[in-house]
Parts: sequence; structure tokens; C-alpha cells
Amino acid sequence: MKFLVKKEVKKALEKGLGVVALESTIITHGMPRPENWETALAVENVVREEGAVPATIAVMGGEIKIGLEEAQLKELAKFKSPRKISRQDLAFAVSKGLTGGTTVAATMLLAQRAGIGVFATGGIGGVHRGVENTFDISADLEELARTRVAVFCAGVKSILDIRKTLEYLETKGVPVIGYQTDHFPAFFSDQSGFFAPMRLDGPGEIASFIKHKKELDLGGGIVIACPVPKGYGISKEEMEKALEFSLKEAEERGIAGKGVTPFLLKRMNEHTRGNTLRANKVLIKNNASIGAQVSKFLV
Ligand code: PSU
Ligand code: MN
Repeated sequence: MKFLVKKEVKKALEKGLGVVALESTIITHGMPRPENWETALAVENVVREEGAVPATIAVMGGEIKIGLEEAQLKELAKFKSPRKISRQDLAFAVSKGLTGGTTVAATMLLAQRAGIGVFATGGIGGVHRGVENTFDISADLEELARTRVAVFCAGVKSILDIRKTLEYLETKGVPVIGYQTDHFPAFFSDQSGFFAPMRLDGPGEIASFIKHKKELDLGGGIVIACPVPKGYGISKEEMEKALEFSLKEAEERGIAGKGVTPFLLKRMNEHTRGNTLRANKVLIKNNASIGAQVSKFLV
């Protein structure tokens, strides 16, 4: 098996510099072309601007890559039918020499193996609406319960059942922190109608929290929920309307399993005439920036 850590990332880890892991399903399945490639590159640059080193994680030709060169990032963004690789798919992708984006779950576990403790993404997976019929609960939640990585995200996608997702995380003992907010954000909008169980207000506070959690040897991850920057969110009404249409379509077309999230994201973007994509691009950069600031406090 090839587990390849990019030179720049390896050096940074050896020197104890800040490193931020980035997921790649958002590139392969979360955004249309060419925005996927532009955003992937922009997010890496944001991390660099904050003085940390980005490590986009993916599987290419069956090789696990911790950090991609620019050309590889482009290749992944343009790849014809990339896989969506979660924990369940990892051994299959490696053994068959496949190429694909790693989900939050797979990226977390690979980051931990590479010694990276900070990870930024758009939104994590969670408990889907209608779970009582589908049993659809993202592997991201189980990974958060078992893998010691701090995940910087914009909360939980509004396409999910947010109440049940928060309950699940509580059951699993995963701390959920609102970053500079009392409210738990809902990805495209800065409020979900639920409070965040905890609130912290700066990179130093987050770093201190991470250090103490480690000292307590609690295991498992942390969700740091950063609201979408002001002016870029979408109103609850617009989102709910688009979601209602999209969910109905998904049901009619019999979309299931790992296809659900990419389908809903795509249709939501079409229904909102690009507003969800616009929000997505801004919020992922914001999360990466906060993650990078915190990573420097941890060294
Ligand atoms: N949020 C986005 N775009 C995405 C995802 C989340 O804005 O593409 C991806 C993440 O990789 C996350 C995955 O881990 O969706 C969850 O998929 P599922 O619900 O099938 O577990
Ligand atoms: Mn699922």
C-alpha cells in the first residue's frame, strides 16, 4: 500500500508547523466544474496565507495521498468518474487502484494516521431527514466518535435532520462548539434554530480546548462550527423551499446511499440559482482560515 505524504507536509509536521488537512469529496462530488478546482486551490491558498501548510487528502490510482501537488489537484477535479470514498470504501479503492475524493470520515482517519490534528471542510454529514425509513446516518458521525481530529466546518448541512444529528453527537460524546456564536449554524445559513452546546471565541481558546481534551485522553473528534460569513448566507425560507423540491425529486428518482448528498447539493444549487454554491465557496475558505489560525497555536 502506498501512503504518500507530500514533501512540504512532511517537513511541516517534522518542524512542528501548523498543518491543515482538507477533504476532497467536496472537489469530486460537492461542486460543479470548474468551481471545484478553483475553490480547492483557493482554500489551499487561504491556509498558506495564514502561515500554515494545507494537506488535501485523496486516493489517486489506489495511492493514499496526504497533500496534493497542484497538477494532482487539477487531475482530481477533472477526473471522469471519481469515487466517493468513505471509511467503508477505502480498502476497495486502494486494492482496485481507484481514484476518488475522501469524505469527512475517510479524510479524518487518514489525517490522524499522518499525524495531522486539524481538518477543515464545508459541512459534515449527519442524520438524514426521514432516517426512520432509510436508516441513512453519515459515517462522518461515527468517525467523529472514534478519531481524534478537530473538524472545522460550517455546521451541519441543512439537508439533514439537525436535531437528530446534534443528539447523535451528544450520545457519542463529541463536543460541538459554536465559534463566536451561541447558535449552531446550518451550513448555508448562520442559524439552524438550535443552540450550539458550547461556545468559544478565538483561535487561542479553541487550541486550549483541544489541548485539554487530549490531556483528558477522551479520544474522538471535535466539531467546531463556524457560521457562514455575514452577507453570504441564504435565508431559511429560500433554503427550505429549495430543499423541499430537491428531497421530493430524490425520492421520486429513488436516489439512495452515497448518492443522496451529492444529488441534493446539486439540485439545491440549481433551485437557488447558484446561491448555495456561492455560500459554499465562501464558508469553506472561512473554515480553512480559522483552522489554520488554530493549527499555529497547537505547535
Ligand atoms: N458537504 C458539502 N459537500 C460535500 C460534502 C459535505 O458541502 O460534498 C460531503 C463530505 O465529504 C461529507 C459527505 O463527508 O458529503 C457526507 O456524505 P454522506 O452523507 O453520504 O455520508
Ligand atoms: Mn448516507
